[in-house]
Amino acid sequence: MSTRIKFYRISNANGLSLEVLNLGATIRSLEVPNKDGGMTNVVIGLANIEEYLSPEYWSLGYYLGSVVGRCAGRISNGGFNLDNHFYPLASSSNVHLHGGSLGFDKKMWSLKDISQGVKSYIELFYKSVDGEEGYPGNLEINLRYTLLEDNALEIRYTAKTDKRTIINLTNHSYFNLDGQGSVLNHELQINSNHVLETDQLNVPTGRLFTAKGTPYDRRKMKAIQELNFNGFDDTFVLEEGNGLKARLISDKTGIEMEVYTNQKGMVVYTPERLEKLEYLGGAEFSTIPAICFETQNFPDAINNAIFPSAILEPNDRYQHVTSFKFKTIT
Ligand code: G6D
Repeated sequence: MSTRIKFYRISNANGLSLEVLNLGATIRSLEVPNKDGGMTNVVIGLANIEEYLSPEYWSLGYYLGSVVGRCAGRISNGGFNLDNHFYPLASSSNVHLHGGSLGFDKKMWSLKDISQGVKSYIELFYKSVDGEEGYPGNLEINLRYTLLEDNALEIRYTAKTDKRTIINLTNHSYFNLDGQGSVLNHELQINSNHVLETDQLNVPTGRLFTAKGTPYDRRKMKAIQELNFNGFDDTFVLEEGNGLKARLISDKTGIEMEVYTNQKGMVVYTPERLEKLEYLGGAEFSTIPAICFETQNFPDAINNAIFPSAILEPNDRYQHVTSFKFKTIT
């Protein structure tokens, strides 16, 4: 397995192009046609790929564009019980975050296949061995990034284990459809009626609350910036089925992004700010620089019996498909 950081590029016939690193199966750039006939990189990436390996960057806890796992989100109680065994996990204040100290975002994934054609794709593989970051079971993950001809980026994860374990994968891309500045003027719609209630450590309490009439009520398209907008770092409960889950539009670039997923939850995260790092293309960002759509199962599901299960059985397959579909509004 490579210890050197590498990048892979694919594009489709309509101009969508994607760059992925072996480290963390990270999306470094996603170029989308804009209304002026040019291209806009709609995700935040670093100018120097070696920076993704630096302790300084890791200490920021950004996960820019990376796959997060074995379990994305927070796990309470410093670990979890499974088959009458307690599995302690790396935690701060008894809360485990995003797969631990050396989660999937910090692992070198192997390139399995890359194809540039009608359906361009990059296929990566990672084996998380039994006991890695405290999780049981040898877990093998296949991940395929595909650029579809209708200008969608499809992310398809499949995983299998040789022992009962828990799994909850997501991609942590920071979207900004202007490629710079802030997303406060972006229009946002989220098709969700309920949000997970969390405690002061942002750990789910097991209860939901109704979004209607609150700042979380985003069923109608409106600007992210509104009077009582105080940022998001919350799990929206998604309707079953293949319908639209979220929509984001920038009037400035004319780029519209639709989000589809087979997952039951989506953590929507809007960082207050990002450190002034060297970002791709010399991009500079300001307050509320991006919005993340971390599609996934409910965080801390293993500690909440009423949540959809995060347990993967040896004879099962973990199947997670999320698509980001782009249109240009001229
Ligand atoms: C913070 O609480 C947030 C997480 O949701 C996010 O993924 C991380 O920053 C990057 O911990």
